[in-house]
Amino acid sequence: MSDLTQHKAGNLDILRKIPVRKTPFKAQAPDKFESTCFSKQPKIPVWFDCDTGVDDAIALLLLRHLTCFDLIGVSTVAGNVELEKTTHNTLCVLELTGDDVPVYRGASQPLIRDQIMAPEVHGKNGLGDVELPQPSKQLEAKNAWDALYDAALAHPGELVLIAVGPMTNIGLALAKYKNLPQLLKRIVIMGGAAKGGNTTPSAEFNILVDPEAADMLFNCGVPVAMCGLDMTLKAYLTPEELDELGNLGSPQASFARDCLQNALRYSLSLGFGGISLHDPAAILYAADESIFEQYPAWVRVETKGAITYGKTVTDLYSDKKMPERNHMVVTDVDREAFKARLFNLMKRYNG
Ligand SMILES: [Ca+2]
Repeated sequence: MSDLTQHKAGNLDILRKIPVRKTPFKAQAPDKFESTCFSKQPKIPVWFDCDTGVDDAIALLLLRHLTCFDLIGVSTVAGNVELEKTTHNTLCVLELTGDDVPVYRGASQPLIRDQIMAPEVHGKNGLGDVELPQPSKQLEAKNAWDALYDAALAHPGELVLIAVGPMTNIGLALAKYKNLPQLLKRIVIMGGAAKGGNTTPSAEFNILVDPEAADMLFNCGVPVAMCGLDMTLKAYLTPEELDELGNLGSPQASFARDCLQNALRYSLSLGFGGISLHDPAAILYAADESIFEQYPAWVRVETKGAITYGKTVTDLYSDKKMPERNHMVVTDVDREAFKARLFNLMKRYNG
């Protein structure tokens, strides 16, 4: 007899073993994209924290058309490139989307460790060395962690925090405002991996940039959905599909194709079949989970390991299950459905 017990929301069954899939993950038909992402009432108040970054830029392009969200604020952090650049890029991309949302500058350094960046993926300027026009949009005076807390106070128990960069701003907010966890509804991150890593064999970039901040997030009591490499590496476009996206006809679509070219070359050089859209995958997950596979789990971050520093440690594949399993590890996505959603949202720039 198998000891596999399927987790069901609302009961205490604990998943003992994750089933092995032989064929690509397929979402259950029919696709509810139109009803979940465009007509949700009331809208979900959302805070977006990013280190723009080419895939952050695509995430911002998608956010503009996900009307299920009420985007309260956007905060920036050092990560893919320096804070000055991630902040400038965020303003530039929001000018391109036409989204009039306040932008707040965040942390320029990780909490404890030395800074690391990824210009080999994102280009020197962070946007694949594509130059956007100077934005007329201005930065807000308040800093990111204070602004995030104020937004949480204004939407107690409702605010969804989506973080697709290193989690330094959130670590600072948690340290300064002890009641912040009680005010947040949930956190969705792009970061981590139940298996493997991309910056070291055991760590994913966003977590490795600031492991101490990331561990504060997983340990603060708010349920976290971890959109890590397990899923995001499956949310990719082939070079042909990226060209197709760029040919949709809008300046936004052309920008999406152009800014991803450097990251695409890098990804192909590593032997991948295309370019993974890590941050856009987290955004689409936050909007509607129906095309994703996920399991409840316990997750913490290794902050002491000599060769495992920044590893997201989870009991997902372990025989030993921890008593508190209030996070979600997103393990897979229906790539065809993901692509359809991406194209659907990007076509909305055609007017
Ligand atoms: Ca990012």
